[in-house]
Amino acid sequence: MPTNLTAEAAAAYQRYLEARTVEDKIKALEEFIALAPKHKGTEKLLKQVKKTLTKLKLSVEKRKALSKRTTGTHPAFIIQKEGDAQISLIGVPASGKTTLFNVLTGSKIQIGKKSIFPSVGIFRFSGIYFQLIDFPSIASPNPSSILHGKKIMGLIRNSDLVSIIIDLTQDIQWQLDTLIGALRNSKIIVDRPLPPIKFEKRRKGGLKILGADYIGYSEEDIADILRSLNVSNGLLEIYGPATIEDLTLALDDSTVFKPAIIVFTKSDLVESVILPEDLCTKIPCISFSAKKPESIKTFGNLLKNKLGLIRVWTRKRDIIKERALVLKEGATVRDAAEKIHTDFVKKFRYAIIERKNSKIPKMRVGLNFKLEDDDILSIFIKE
Ligand SMILES: Nc1nc2c(ncn2[C@@H]2O[C@H](COP(=O)(O)OP(=O)(O)OP(=O)(O)O)[C@@H](O)[C@H]2O)c(=O)[nH]1
Ligand SMILES: [Mg+2]
Repeated sequence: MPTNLTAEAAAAYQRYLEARTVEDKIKALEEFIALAPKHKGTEKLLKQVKKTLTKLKLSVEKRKALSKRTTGTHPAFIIQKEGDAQISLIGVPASGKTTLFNVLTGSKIQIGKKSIFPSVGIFRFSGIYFQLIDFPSIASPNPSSILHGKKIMGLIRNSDLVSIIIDLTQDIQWQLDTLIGALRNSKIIVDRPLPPIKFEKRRKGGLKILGADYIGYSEEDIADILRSLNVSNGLLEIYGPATIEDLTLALDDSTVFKPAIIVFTKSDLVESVILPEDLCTKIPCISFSAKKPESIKTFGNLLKNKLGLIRVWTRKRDIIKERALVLKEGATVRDAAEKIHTDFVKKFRYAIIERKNSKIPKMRVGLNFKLEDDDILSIFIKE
């Protein structure tokens, strides 16, 4: 950010950086353009800001066009992604979804009353903004027999993680079969990892198969299986132990593998909680109670770990921002800089990392430096 801006213009720009909806971003940038002094020193910046503004306006137009195409869809089913990750809450009737949603987001949706439409809210957890969707209940593994079933499954498919809510006071196996079954019948897989299989479709050239040993079949057998699935050209790469089921799932473009967690709720109503060990090694589980405040932390930490998120705190002089920059594990200073502002990479000079409990608590680093959770980052750019 150039220093030759008025305080009002700088504040408008800051509002843009912190805005969470496209509409707020547009408003802040329009204010910035109106407030910024127009001279040679700001010419380049204004040009770039106008470009960003046009892009944002185009994205709104696109969204409007999309919602026109989905006319007839109840507005509650048109959900714009916001925050750092979007989480679907699903469960059978009266399992405690809305109660959990209220506790985590501070919403006041009526509980004990059947939810008919999804509700959306933000769960703020130590610097991370999780967008939660509280869905109507799923009482059958057959999505077409669920009210709004297709729309619900479409939204779950688009979210970043599914949180399966299991009521400890109802039949646990029935709930698991119903929910995991409904997801599977909608081609959303939550109970097995993403297969170590890559397939590159080709128009001609026959089939090339690498890593057949991992499945324990010969290349010819696998080619036969592929041909029986109407696949006769392409490059198949198997890079880890896998089964034939993994192969058929991986070859189906409409199947998605979705990260999931299982939340066993109403733990205050049962004497002891024994979580199913087998299942919980496949999908991480926690026990939860709306009456126990410590449940909130357990839930937040599980989301953060399952999604592999790290929080990086940005420092500007003495001020550390309250909302973290949320990145995937393995992210570098470059990823952080890109997320703050596209210009930051181009104008990058160096960064300072402050890392508690490290041998070197303060380091001067470059763009390729790997960040860790809880790092404090200051980026210095060329003016
Ligand atoms: N004791 C206790 N009761 C809970 C807990 N969570 C939910 N309940 C109760 O369970 C009942 C159902 O809760 P809701 O949150 O409305 O359940 P839901 O899953 O949203 O229900 P539908 O929208 O109909 O599918 C209510 O009476 C809640 O008070 C909990 O952790 N402990
Ligand atoms: Mg509800």
